[in-house]
Amino acid sequence: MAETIFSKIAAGEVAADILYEDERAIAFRDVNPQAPVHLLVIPRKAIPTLNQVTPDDASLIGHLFLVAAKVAAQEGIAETGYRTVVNCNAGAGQTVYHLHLHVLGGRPMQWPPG
Ligand code: D5M
Repeated sequence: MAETIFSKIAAGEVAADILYEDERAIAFRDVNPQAPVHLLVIPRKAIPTLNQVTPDDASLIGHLFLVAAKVAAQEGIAETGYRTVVNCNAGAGQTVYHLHLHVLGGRPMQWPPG
């Protein structure tokens, strides 16, 4: 598995503005925010894209969503609303090949997304 900036954050080798962490996941602020609140939730396990997720990861993927809801509530965007996004591969805009869930909120969201 190639190292990425997110695997380095997970290993504690690169600093991040961490809001939550446990043995399976970490949530931190995106350095290039696209909304007033823009968080990323990553698994500690290095999975490059959604395409490499296996049935063995089902509980982990569910956990990422539970963490997303927790940090959204912490940030005060749970009731007004927020969006979760997983970009898969370059055509969808993925730039970091370590699975991550974007959590965006604090402004009205448009649909469809760009
Ligand atoms: O999203 C990758 C996201 O990762 C993008 O919004 C910037 C963010 N990013 C990149 N490096 C960092 C660090 N070091 N800390 C926090 N956030 C970071 P993608 O879905 O791959 O386009």
